[in-house]
Amino acid sequence: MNSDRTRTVAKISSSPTARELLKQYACGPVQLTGASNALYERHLMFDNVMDPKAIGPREQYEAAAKSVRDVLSQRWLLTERTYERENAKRIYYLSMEFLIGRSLANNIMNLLLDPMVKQAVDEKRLDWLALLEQEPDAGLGNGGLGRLAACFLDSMATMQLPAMGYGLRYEYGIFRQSIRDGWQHEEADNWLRRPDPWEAARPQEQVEVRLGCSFEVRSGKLAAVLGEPSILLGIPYDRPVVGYGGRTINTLRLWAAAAPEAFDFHEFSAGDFVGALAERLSAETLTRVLYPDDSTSMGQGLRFVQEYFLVACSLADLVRRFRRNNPDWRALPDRAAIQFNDTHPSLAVAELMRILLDEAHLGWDEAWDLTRRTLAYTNHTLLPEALEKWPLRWFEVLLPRQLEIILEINRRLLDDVRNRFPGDEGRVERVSLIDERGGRKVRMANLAIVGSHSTNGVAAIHSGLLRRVTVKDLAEMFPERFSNKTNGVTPRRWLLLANPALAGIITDAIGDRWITDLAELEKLKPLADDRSFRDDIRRAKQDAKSRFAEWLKSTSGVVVDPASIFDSQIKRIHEYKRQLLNGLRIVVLYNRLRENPDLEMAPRTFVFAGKAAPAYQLAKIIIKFLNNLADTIDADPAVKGRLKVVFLPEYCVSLAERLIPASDVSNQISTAGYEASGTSNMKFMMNGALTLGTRDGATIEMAEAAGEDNFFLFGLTAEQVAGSRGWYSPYWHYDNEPETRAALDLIFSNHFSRYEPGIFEPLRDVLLTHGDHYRHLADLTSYLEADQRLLDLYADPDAWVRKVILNVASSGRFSSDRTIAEYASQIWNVQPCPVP
Ligand code: 26V
Repeated sequence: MNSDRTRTVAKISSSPTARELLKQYACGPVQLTGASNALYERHLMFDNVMDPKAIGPREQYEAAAKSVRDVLSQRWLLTERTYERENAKRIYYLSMEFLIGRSLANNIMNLLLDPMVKQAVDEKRLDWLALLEQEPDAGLGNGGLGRLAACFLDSMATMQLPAMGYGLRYEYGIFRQSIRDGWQHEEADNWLRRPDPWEAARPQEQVEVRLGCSFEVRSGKLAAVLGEPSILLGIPYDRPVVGYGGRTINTLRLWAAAAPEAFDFHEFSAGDFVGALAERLSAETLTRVLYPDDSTSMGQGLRFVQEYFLVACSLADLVRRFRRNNPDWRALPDRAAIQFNDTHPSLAVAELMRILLDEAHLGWDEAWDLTRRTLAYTNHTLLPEALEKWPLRWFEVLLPRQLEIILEINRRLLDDVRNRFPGDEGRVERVSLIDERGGRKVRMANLAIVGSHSTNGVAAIHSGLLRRVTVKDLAEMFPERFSNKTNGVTPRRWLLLANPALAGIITDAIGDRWITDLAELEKLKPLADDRSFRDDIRRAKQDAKSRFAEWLKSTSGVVVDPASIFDSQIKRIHEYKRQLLNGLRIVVLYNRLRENPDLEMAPRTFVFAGKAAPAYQLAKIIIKFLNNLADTIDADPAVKGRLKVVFLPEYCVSLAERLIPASDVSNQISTAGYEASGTSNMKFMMNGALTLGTRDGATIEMAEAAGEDNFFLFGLTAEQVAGSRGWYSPYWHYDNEPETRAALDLIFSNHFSRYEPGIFEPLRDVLLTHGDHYRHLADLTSYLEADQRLLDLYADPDAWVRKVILNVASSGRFSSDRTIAEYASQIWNVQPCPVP
């Protein structure tokens, strides 16, 4: 064994290939020829000092990931050096969430290393799929907002824009969901349990964060110690963001909290060794866990400190970088564009003012001008319960200087309002940064709008409502600040990586320019008339469905029929997203089949996936209902083989990548006016699913792009929903629509809860007694009609696939490259900075 080992080691270290490989990569565009697995062998052998016989897929994954990192590392450094040398204006994307998913396959794809990796995998006879499965999803986000941030990073790197993401390095990402007896259970997502090959710690670039109080752990809870200012350390951990083609490699910098190195010697010498260490523990608590609630700002103190920590670390870091090359503070807006992903980082308004006033010693007017010209804000939700308001008291205790600044901003703002609108005290109250009702609170959206030069919504309808309803008074004061930037998704991850079969067919038909210019997909339109192209598209979908069915069976034992229609709704569970409406549709279809067993109806598989916020009781009951629906239908011989419902646990980026390519139908059925944009809607469209949807968010623009004939729109419009607030009664539908009534009666007869009678009574409250706020019953009938139109189309396979092609061909506008191009030219005023 000894001599064997010696020989292998000698072979690897004398091999020139690894060095050559790195050299080649450092000098230019990615043109790797001649496969080499020297890097891989070296990592496998040396990193874990393991007996080759004991090496399993996890070690193989780590070795593969580190090899890819070796290959990209020089280019990563060169990217940063180029930006520094060019003193390029940079985009700083501040976000509490980045829902990255897995990186290995994505990075290999973007580095164009696929052929080389394939060769290595063949040579070594690796089980590549098993190896990829070893990488945990980086789930540092709740849903759409976090995934959008990840798509934007991909686009910015691909478009060679000098951008950096700033976020928090949560030790625990979004909780892992399991389903037991139909109920959701949460488990901690310890995603960093094993070393993460994608992160590089940069302790030498740590920053200090000053707080107005200290913290201690009292009976397991974090408590503020008033009047004792303290210092936290922010330690950056960098992750590479590989642009497609591998030319630009940007950085996502995530901050971890730590206690300063120096012990409290006073306590230490007094013998409180344990106390001093406990203090360190409390510092690290700060970035331990992501808040799993994406729609209620529950006023958690720890969350407030997390937000300030992100802001303080990121601004200190970017100001330090700015100062290296710019002696004049007045150049800041020409060198930095800071984008807020929602209000979560909007304390940056006060923090940047503090830096410019107290550290740069500028006067108020100049500091204010620079702050506003540097900052920009994106709003992602109109739900009142999600709009952040932080108690003034917390500012007093933790951030007294920032509070002073906010109050001064407010004083000047309200003076301006009183000048422009004399006597309009109602307006003064609404515009104020301080909500005076109840305990005084700071309105973070108002702060973000007033303290920046740009406020945008994420789809046309959403931006309109934001302007006309939610912050009407501010929009009247500063109309030039408001705009719309409809969301998009990266076609690299969501088409090229997730759906290689469809991507291949597209490339064969129109070439590969679509990968970086998705508008090219338009060229597919004439091919809707091409029989052999239609056959190819049909086959790709069928293959994706079969692959999904096999995966599902092998991982969970659940059997679905790939010949049935795959009809999916995957997203966070929320009343406004109306998974319950989808459930009602299925109950109606089930009733139709029970009543009329000879009814002709194509077999269907309804797939749900999504997490409920752990404290959102009703969302958890909805999950239970969907699971019981699935079990009851499975157990009913009357519908066997015709209807199937599946609730997939643990929805995450990787699950979306499997399911979306396999879906025929995409459900986007939020109550109109409530879904800001949606982004899974776009992923489904690109992957050849047809949409059953309401006129909400970006779905409206998707239907416009594809033509309403190629879409299945239904339900009340946002205006109709708003207009019905005074008079709507769900009982009308119950009394006058037999199918609606029969569906509800069946649910409340405990048909789906035979052994747990009464558990779905809360659904009666939501749908009937409490007035059906989200208008489920108002939209059920038109949902069923749209569903029928869809089934009629499915009966004509040729007509169906034509519409599929027209949808794919019209999805080009929904690339995040288009969105980023709009931000870059209309908000950030930044240009690409190519790396030589
Ligand atoms: C709020 C809160 C409240 C405090 C606790 C943690 C937390 C985390 C997130 C949020 C706001 C979530 C807003 C959001 O996710 N909006 C979604 O943004 C997507 C991207 O723009 C958009 O497509 C979705 O329609 C929108 O719901």
